[in-house]
Amino acid sequence: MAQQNMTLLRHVLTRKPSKLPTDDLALILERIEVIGKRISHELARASLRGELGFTGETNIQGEEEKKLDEWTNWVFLDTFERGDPVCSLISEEMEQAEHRAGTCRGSSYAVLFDPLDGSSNTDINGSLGTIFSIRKRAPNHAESIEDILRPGDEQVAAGYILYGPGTQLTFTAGAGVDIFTLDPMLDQFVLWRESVQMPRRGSTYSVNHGNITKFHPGVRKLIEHMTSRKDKSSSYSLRYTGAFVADFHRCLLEGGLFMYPGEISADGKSKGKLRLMYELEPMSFIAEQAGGRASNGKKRLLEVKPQALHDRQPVYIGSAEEVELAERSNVEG
Ligand code: P6P
Repeated sequence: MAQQNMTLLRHVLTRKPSKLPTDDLALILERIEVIGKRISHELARASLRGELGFTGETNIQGEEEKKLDEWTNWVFLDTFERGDPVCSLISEEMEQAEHRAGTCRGSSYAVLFDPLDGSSNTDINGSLGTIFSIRKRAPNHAESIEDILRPGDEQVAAGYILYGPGTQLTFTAGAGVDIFTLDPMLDQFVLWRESVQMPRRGSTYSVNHGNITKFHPGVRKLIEHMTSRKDKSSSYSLRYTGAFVADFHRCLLEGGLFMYPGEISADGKSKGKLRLMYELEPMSFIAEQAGGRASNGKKRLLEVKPQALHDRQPVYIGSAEEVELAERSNVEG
């Protein structure tokens, strides 16, 4: 049951210790909270303000950019203007890291983010999300990003905001997973669920079936098994929203599996779509903190070392039993 008087900041300041100093975590989450409120309020009226549709540009991912992709990225840059102890911002929408020496002090942090996840849903009033990962920067890092190109196990905090019928913020700082709901009456994120545990197995799976001819045979074998309806353990239902945050949130609360398998191209190479550092690593941190698992089909995603900021990986994330079943099915060959 929600604890109306337990706001996000009060919870952070009074909760169990985490992977970073409480004051640093509170200062960073205070900014994330402002970002979540600004985006939530804008999404609710974007259609009336002509904010839907495309900018006419192509973003660095080679995708047609939506107006809200550009605007939500600006919200991060604007809100973190005086964002110390955060000195570096890394976004799905920006080729390079944005480094702000002015906010860089002894202990500083990088925020890596997908400002608007699921943006194919912007014009049809579908679920959308914001995903963020927080990493500690090495002293005297200057403009380099080498200290950031490290496995996801080195994140100090991560979370996401789901803009659905309600707006919910889910985060971990290494001491469990907590979920907060934005109370429109208070305009505050208030604690809804604390120390969330993901069910060990679920009854749904999420995948874009339209790509099935591009998947490794192991993925097709896995889907055939999960839908063979021989018994309860092979009678899953398909749920796919087009927004990773929404499909993952279902797994967190009810169990199940989200997968975006590698797609085999003409040259025989298999490539994932979702981005490792600001989509998969934060969600993997949350999944594991809640007792779930996250794999690229062969190994823990949190052990994969990124080669570049915008690296992609296949993903199998959710309940432990389903992720283990996927790995046993040789889903990535
Ligand atoms: P497709 C959104 O662009 C996203 O990154 C995830 O939120 C979502 O799960 C996936 O891509 C959807 O991709 O190819 O099924 O449209």
